[in-house]
Parts: sequence; C-alpha cells; structure tokens
Amino acid sequence: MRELNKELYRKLYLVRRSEEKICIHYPEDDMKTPMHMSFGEEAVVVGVCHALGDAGQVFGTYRSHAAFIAKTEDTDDFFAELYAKDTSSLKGKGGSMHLCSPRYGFMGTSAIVASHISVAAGAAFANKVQKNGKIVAAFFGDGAVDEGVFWESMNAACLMKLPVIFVCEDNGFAVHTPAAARRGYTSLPRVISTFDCHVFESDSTDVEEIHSLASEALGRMRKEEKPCFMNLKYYRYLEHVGVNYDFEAGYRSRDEFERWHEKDPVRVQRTKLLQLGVSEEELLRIEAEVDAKISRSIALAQQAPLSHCSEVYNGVFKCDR
Ligand SMILES: Cc1ncc(C[n+]2csc(CCOP(=O)(O)OP(=O)(O)O)c2C)c(N)n1
Repeated sequence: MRELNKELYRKLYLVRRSEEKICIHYPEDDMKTPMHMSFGEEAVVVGVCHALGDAGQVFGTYRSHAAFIAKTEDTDDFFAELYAKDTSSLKGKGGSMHLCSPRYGFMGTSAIVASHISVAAGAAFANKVQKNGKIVAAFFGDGAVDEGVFWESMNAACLMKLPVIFVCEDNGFAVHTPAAARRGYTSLPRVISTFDCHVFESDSTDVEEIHSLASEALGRMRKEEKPCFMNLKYYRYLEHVGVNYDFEAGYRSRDEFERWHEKDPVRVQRTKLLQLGVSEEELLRIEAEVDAKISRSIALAQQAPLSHCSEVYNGVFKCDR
C-alpha cells in the first residue's frame, strides 16, 4: 500500500510541477499555444490513468496536460511540443490542446468539445473486435455532456457493450456557465444510471480513493462486459484558459476555491505518506528526482530547433484537389 501511494504521489507531483513550470515560462512567450491548465484535477486523472495501466488507451480534451503526463510521463515530448520544437513527435502541430502519443496509449485530444468521445467509443469497438483486452478511458468535461455526440456515444457503447470508461471531469462549469444553468435535469449520474452501464461518482481529492474506484470500475467491466461512467468532481483552480486566477471575473467565489484548496490533492497525498511512515527525506528525494526530470526536459526543449515550416504538410490528411 505504501509503494502504491508513493507511486501515486510521484505522478501527482510530476503533473503539478510540470504545470507550475509552464506558469513560470509562459510569460516569456516562447510557448505559442493557448494553455488550459489542469491544476486541481490531478487526483482524478492520475487515479484513473494509474488504474488503467500501460496497456490502456486514453482520449482527452484540450485540458489534458495532467492526462498526458500521467499516462506517458514523457515530459521531453510534452515540453518539446509546447515549444513547437523539431524534437517533438507532433512537430509543434498539436500544441497544448492536441496532445497525442499513441506509443504510450495516449491516443489523442481535441479542442472541439465532446468530439473525441465518439472516437474513443470507436477505438473501444476496434479493441473488442480484435479481442486484445485493451480498455479505453474517455476523459471529458461536464460541458461535453451538453453535446449530442456524448449521448450517442454512451448509447452505442451500452448497446454494443464496449470496453470503455467515460470519465466526466466535473468542475461544474463550461467556461463560466454553471451546470445548473445548462441542464434540464439535476443529477447526471442519476440520468446515466438508466443506461445499461456501471455508474460511479466521487468528489474526493484523495488519489488513492480515485485509484481504487477506477480499479473497481475496471474489475466490474471485465467481469460483466459493460461500459462504465465515472462522474468525478474537482475544482479548476485557474481561469478557463490561461495561467492566472480569475476570481475577479465574478462567476465563482474565492471561498469555494479556499474550501477545495484545503483538500488540495498533492498536499493530501503528501500528508498521507508522512502518516504512513514515509520520511521527509524520502519525499524530498522523490521530489528532487521529478524536479530534475522536468528541468532537463525544459532545457532540452528550449535548446532544440523550431519545427520546420515544411512539417505543416506531414502527418496530416491532405486533399489533392
Ligand atoms: C463544439 C464546441 N462548442 C463550443 C466550444 C467552445 N468551448 C471551448 S471550451 C468550452 C467549455 C467546455 O467545458 P467543459 O466541457 O466542462 O470542459 P472544461 O473546460 O471545464 O475542462 C466551450 C463551450 C468548442 N470548443 N467546441
């Protein structure tokens, strides 16, 4: 249990520190990409991705820094892409909003709300046909549920009994609009429970709890071939897009932030490890290793040449007419 908790903490810290470094370097204006930050949702993404394991496949949204890092740990590729460098596997064509690394099972992300959910269901269908045992996790915000394609994908996945976990990263807002102002129903999990799938929900920021819930979901899915739906609440710390707080925008209160921040996922896990008897020295060692990895990735990205203009035509669908 201690080893699992240490590993979960290492991943939380890797995600958190990578994003903190983005906040430091972004004002230098060398990363020419909009930033949708993951601060606050680390436990949701790390917990699910760790349970899913290396063989699982992940699809996500434009807010996928946490998911990319949790699934791949490939900070070299991550920072090279944010800096649009030649060393990035996407050669700068993706940026922060279209991260993708199929070799690590991070299958792709989209800036068009909910558009990837049907693609994730399609990948689950392919896995089912190929009988390869792979499970797909589709991460999306609560705003994506307002799109028809979400319901079509849920319906098809339930009907076809596809090996897919739909993970709603529920921060309660689509940009500045609260869920209550967008929905003609009160409880999404209750509506989803009328579908033929397993439903799970949590508002925990404890990564171990999310990990065990996701493991239970995967176990149920393997036993009884049915998709899963997880509604996992979190609080988005920063503005919808950008690297700043936005309390002055008036759509949410600082009190709410303070309440969630008191149970910050990274701090909760660090405190737990100390209670489990892990020494402060060991934690500092884990943190120093992660910090060194990130610093190295950023330095490599900064020194690498920019991606060449000719790359625009590589790796994309072309119309010859
Ligand atoms: C189909 C579509 N409609 C509208 C937008 C503009 N838009 C970008 S993000 C966003 C809010 C999405 O909120 P949510 O799904 O809850 O994700 P979050 O940003 O909270 O992670 C909207 C409406 C878009 N990108 N795509």
